[in-house]
Amino acid sequence: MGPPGSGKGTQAEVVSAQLNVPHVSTGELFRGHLEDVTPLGIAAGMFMDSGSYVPDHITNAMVRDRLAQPDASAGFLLDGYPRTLEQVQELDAVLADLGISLDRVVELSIDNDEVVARLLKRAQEQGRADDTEEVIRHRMAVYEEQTEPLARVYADKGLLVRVDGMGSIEEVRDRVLAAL
Ligand code: B4P
Repeated sequence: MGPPGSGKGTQAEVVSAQLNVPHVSTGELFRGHLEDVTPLGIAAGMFMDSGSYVPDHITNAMVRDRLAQPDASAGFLLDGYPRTLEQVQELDAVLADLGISLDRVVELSIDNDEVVARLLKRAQEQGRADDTEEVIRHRMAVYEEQTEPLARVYADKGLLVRVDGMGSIEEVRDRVLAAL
């Protein structure tokens, strides 16, 4: 978990390679569907471009499907999911059906100015439609309202580890690996 620009995708890629488990990013899955112009991609794209969350029923079905694939049977790293309380409940149900449970929930913390600076830099480099300053501010507000409360839920379950997301990619990577 972590606000937009906190380094979720960046760290998940490195850490999943190190642990030899698939990196399951809902943002990446949506962008793949968008690129392939599938009905799911078309539905998700409207929400993503404005910085809002894709509706839970669309997201949940996609994750359920992904976690049932054979490469996820020995473990996986979820990136950017769950992001709402309804997604937490759905994930619990999926895990119960598969007879597995989460080992850890890592929350990356970072200050707002650093988020905006990182994402504006990515906008220049990659031209992502949701990396304009206005949309970034909206994504941060959506995160605070809908996703930050989830940290409490996972802290109560004894699964949450908070990691400082400031600093270089390597510094944050070492902290995440130590936390895991
Ligand atoms: P995501 O793809 O998850 O995008 P994100 O929150 O911006 O984080 P991302 O992982 O890409 O970036 P990172 O912080 O690693 O979601 C995009 C959209 O998809 C959402 O807004 C939503 O619409 C939809 N969506 C996804 N999941 C959903 C769900 N569960 N429910 C509903 N909707 C969902 O990195 C950002 C930048 O910082 C990069 O350029 C990176 O190079 C840089 N960076 C990272 N670490 C750094 C460091 N230590 N120092 C300097 N730069 C760093």
